[in-house]
Amino acid sequence: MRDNDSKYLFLVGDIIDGWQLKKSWYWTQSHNDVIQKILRKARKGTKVCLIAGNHDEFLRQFVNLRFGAISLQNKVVHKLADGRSFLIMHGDQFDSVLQHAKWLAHLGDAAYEFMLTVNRWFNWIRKLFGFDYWSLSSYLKQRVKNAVSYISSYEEALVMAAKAHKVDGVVCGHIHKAEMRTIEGILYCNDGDWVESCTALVEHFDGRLELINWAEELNQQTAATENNSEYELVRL
Ligand SMILES: [Mn+2]
Repeated sequence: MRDNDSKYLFLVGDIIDGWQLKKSWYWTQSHNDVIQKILRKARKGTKVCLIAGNHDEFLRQFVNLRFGAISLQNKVVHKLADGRSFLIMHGDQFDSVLQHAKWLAHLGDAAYEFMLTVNRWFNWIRKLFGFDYWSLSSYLKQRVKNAVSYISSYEEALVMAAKAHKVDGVVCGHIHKAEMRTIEGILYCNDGDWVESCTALVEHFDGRLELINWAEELNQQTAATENNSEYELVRL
């Protein structure tokens, strides 16, 4: 946000982790800095649209309200510079786990850690009785297979939503997997996340969309600077 300016800024949900804050409050100066950056952009004329996600669902009671230059929405249709229109939403509305077993989703964060502990004890007892090790990795592989089919059904649901809105594409987040590909004539864009992978989706001046990987971007910039300084040395 420090390095780029834009006419629009869509924050596609889960910006504030209300689930985590409810458990234990954690708010540092860097959190304030991010909010201040966003407010500053709004003040300077960027149209900021904050879209509510499942982790910041407390925002949903204020949907359709405006806070100065910031509008709060559940979903919004944005027209690109080239005339195509895109549905923008967080996407948790199509998460079958969240819709049918919210408690399971809340449990999800702690579940993996818990499973590791259980597995350790389980195998200790198995060993006592002379059984061999029960493989956690084969269990996980099975889970990954399920995860793959889960992701594709999530993508399909968002493509269906885009079709229902009669738009050319959809922009979402939620599953932390950056992606841009055409599914059944609809451009499915997932902007990924900014906690593990640091990815974002940008619209160029001609309306072209691009996924950017900021970690890679920074590496290239550093490499370029290093090359330049090498060049300086040679020239000297
Ligand atoms: Mn989410």
